[in-house]
Amino acid sequence: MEQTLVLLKPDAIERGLCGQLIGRIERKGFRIVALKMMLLPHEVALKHYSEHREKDFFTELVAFITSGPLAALVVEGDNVVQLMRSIMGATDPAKAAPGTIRSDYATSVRYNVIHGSDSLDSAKREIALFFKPEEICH
Ligand code: D4T
Repeated sequence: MEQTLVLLKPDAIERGLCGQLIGRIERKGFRIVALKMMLLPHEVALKHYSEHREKDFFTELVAFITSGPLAALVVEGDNVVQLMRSIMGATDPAKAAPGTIRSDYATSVRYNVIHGSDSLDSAKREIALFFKPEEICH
């Protein structure tokens, strides 16, 4: 059984979308095995987005993800890494397929409401960044 890290980003929390987004993950059939609200420490944000550190949007991305509370989840299921990416839709909501989370809720590439790990290796690295092993249910 795979696990992935999902973040409901500060825009989603600010807009009161937490319940709807978690509902969509649960209706898909996935199991939430860890969940917490947090204000992401700046140094964790730098690590989480380290692959983007050379990009021109990096500073604003880190500023946004640390701008308010987010919800971090570990989501479990068969093929969950790829399937979460499919139900989230493309990074740019203008390009996200109708019916995906970002098509339905996101307002821009930056304010795109949700993050999901993009590979099994990223999922392992990101889960370890956000959760201690004892915080994850088995
Ligand atoms: P995350 O990592 O948030 O799930 O997004 P994606 O995996 O779908 O997209 P990404 O890694 O290419 O981008 C990471 C993050 O940066 C924001 N972003 C992206 C931004 O603010 N401006 C930009 O021009 C781009 C390309 C959105 C997601």
